Amino acid sequence: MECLKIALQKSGRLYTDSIELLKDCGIEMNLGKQLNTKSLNFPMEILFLRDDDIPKYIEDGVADVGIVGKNLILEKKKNINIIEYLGFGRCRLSIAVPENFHYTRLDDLDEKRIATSHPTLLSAFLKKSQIKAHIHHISGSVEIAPNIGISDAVCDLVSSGETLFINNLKEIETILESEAVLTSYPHMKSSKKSIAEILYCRIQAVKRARTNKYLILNATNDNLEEILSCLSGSPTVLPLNNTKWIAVHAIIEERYLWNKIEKLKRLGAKDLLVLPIKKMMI
Ligand code: PRT
Ligand code: ZN
Repeated sequence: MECLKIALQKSGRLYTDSIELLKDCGIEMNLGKQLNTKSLNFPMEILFLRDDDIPKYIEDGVADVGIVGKNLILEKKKNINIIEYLGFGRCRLSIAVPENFHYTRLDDLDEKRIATSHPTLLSAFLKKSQIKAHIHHISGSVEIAPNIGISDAVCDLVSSGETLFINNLKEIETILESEAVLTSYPHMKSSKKSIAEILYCRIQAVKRARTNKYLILNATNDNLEEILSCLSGSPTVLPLNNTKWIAVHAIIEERYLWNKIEKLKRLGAKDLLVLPIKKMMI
C-alpha cells in the first residue's frame, strides 16, 4: 500500500509541536530512538531529520511532506510548496547590535561585519537596502560573535528576545517573520497526493479547533438582533421552555473572545459558557 513520507525535526524546537499536531490529527505512532517509524493507523512513514536537511529532502522527493520553519525554506532557496502555516515555532529573523552601538538608520551598518546563520536572507535584505556590509556565516551561537570580537552586529532568530538581552544586544531591524509550515514535494504522484489531501484536511480541522471556541449564552429576545450581529457564522438560536429567553450557540475566534464577551454581556447575555473544540470540520 502507498505510504506518505513526512519529514519532522528529530529533536529541537519544532519536535514536540509537530508530534502533537500529528497526534491531534489522529495519527498514532510509536516513538523511540529510531530515525523512522510507520504510523500504526495511517498510511504514513515518519522520518526524523535535522531541520536544515528537511527542505532538500522535500525538494528531492525523498520525503513527500515535511514540517520546518519558513525561514529555512527561504534561506535554502528551495522550490517547494508551502501548504499550511502551523501556528507554532514563531520567531523573527532580526539584525541586532551591541547596546553601545549608536544606531539611527540602516546606513549605520555600512562596511560593518554581521554574523549570521542565515546568509542568504541577510544578503538579499542588504542588497535590497543598498547596504554594503560583510557577512560572516556561522552556524550557531551567533549572539556571542560581537562579544568575542568577530562581528559588529548579528542577524539571528529571535523569539522572546532573552538571548539578545543576555548578550547585551539590541534588536534594530526585523527582516523576516517566520513560523513552522507544512511543506510538500511539488511533483507528488497522485496516489500519494490523495493521502496528502486527507492529511491537509485533518490539519486544517485541528488548526480551526485550536483557534476557535464554542460559545453558549442565554439572552432575552429584546437584544437578539444585536447579539447575533456580534457573532460571526450562523449561530444556532434555541427557544427556552415557556419563557422569552433563548439560548444561542456559536463559534467564536479566540482572538476576539474577550472583547466579544464583554460586548455580549452589555447586551444582556447571561450564563455564558466557553468550551474548547476538539475538531472542526467545515
Ligand atoms: O538540530 P537541528 O539542526 O534540527 O535544530 P537547530 O538547533 O538548528 O534548530 P532549533 O531547534 O533551534 O530551531 C528550529 C526552528 O525553530 C528554527 O528554524 C525556527 O524556524 C524555529 N524557531 C523559533 C527558533 C526560535 N524560535 C529561536 N528562538 N529557532 C531558533 N531560535 C534560537 C535563536 O537562534 C537564538 O539562539 O533561540 C535563540 C533566541 O531565542 P530567544 O527566545 O532568547 O529570543
Ligand atoms: Zn538546524
